[in-house]
Amino acid sequence: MSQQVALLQAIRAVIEAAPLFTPAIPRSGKPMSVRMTNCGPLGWVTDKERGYRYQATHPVTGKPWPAMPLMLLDLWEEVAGYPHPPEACLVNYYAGAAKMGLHQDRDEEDFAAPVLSVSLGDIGVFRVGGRSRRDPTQKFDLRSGDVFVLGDADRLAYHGIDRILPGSSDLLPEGGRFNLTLRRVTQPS
Ligand code: MD6
Ligand code: FE
Repeated sequence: MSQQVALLQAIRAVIEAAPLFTPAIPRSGKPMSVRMTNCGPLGWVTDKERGYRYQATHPVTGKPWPAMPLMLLDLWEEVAGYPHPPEACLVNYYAGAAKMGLHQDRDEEDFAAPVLSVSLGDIGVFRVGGRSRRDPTQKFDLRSGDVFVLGDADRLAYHGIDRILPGSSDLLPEGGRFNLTLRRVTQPS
């Protein structure tokens, strides 16, 4: 629990430097229900005109993303089983009714690196299937403090968040859920 509080503090500092923004779906421009920001040398962003991509600066402030908290670099080293550091930590915030449709994470160059996720706050009902959108899916709860890895054969598995369960954690006074995903973006040379 104290580690969750410490990580939450670090994420609050990230958000102060790089405010949460509302991402938009490519082409349609429809807003996503989560709000997001990033830390680390690169960040994942999306908008109507330019679509899904990684870039070194915040789309609203134009400033470089804040540094990745040491706790997250340590966690990656402990869990990822990949010999290079992560380059992006995407921070998603789910307020009451936010969700995330079934998707693959495939904007990275190196699928040999896993994507590592950490959840803070209310429970997220996570759904995960196979590499085809039509594969059967299973769902389970991601609780505050859970660390979840999509790697190896599951690296390109479809996954999403059906909903969050409001009031299921006391960690965030404002309620809702943060999900952090750590990614290696570029191919190490
Ligand atoms: C979420 N997670 O938990 C959404 N992506 O809010 C993801 O999209 C995700 O949990 C890649 C790897 C692990 C994940
Ligand atoms: Fe994902």
